[in-house]
Amino acid sequence: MLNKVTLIGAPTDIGAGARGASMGPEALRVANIGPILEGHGLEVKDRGNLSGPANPWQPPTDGYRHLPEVAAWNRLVHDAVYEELTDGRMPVLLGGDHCLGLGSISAVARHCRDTGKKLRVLWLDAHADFNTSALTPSGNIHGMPVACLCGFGPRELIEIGGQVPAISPKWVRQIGIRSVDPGEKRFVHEQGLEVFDMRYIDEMGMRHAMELALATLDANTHLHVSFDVDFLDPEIAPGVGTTVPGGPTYREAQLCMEMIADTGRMGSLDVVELNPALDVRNKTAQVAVDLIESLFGKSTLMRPKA
Ligand code: 6HN
Ligand code: MN
Ligand code: MN
Ligand code: MN
Repeated sequence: MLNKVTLIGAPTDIGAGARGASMGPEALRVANIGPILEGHGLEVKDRGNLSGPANPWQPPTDGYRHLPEVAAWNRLVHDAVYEELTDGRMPVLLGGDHCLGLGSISAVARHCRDTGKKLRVLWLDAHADFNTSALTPSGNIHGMPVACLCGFGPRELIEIGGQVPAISPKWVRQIGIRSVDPGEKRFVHEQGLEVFDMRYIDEMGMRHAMELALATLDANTHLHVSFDVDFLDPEIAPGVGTTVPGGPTYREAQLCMEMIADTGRMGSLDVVELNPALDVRNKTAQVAVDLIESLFGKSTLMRPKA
């Protein structure tokens, strides 16, 4: 794993259905994300916040809400993430809502094409984020990034990383899913996304789900982790706009992060959908940072090398 990390703030709620995720980057900094990662021997650079268009807070047109502004934010994210990867650093995107996964992952996909790496995307979320303008119940683009990355979406979103599609559905593993819209459900099935939903985790356990989700990693793999904070059960993480009950517990989430850390393959990370306006004394930000610490190798005891 790279030991040079760059924090990139993207303070916007442009793709969301609730206002407030724009305050996410600052809440993560207040929860000490930078110093805590430094405490794990990482060299951390905080490049501050990107500055994009304001949220005009308009209803959807043609199935999309704020499409031009979403595209503008994602171009900024793409350029920043691509630049950090080219510099040999690990970008950590501090969102912001999950529409930004589009800019981030299209940059990662481009970097993998440049360097001949195999890409795997781990999507930790309560939602599949696989809607299109025809399927979406809301028009909110944070429900569409995975579909756009796979080439299903408007030109200005699918072309951001310079190649359409940016990724194949075969490269994606989704964990913790428990809310998928009716049309979206059919489309997930049709495209063959590998989904470890909450029923799977209930029946088989987080350990087994993660073993399968990480099974195709090899020494040449770049693993991108897209961590939507609503992945977590709302009991431990109330500070998100779209809570869904019945998510992973604190221990299940820790195990998930620790198993990712054990692979040593994580090359980039998004932390999105944290909404401080809905949080209680910044506790969701603290839980998120605590889990991110595990993602970067915090463990209770010395672990034997695999
Ligand atoms: N997120 N499936 C719902 C929609 O409006 O498309 C919710 C999406 C939530 C997206 O949390 O990143
Ligand atoms: Mn690289
Ligand atoms: Mn999401
Ligand atoms: Mn979600």
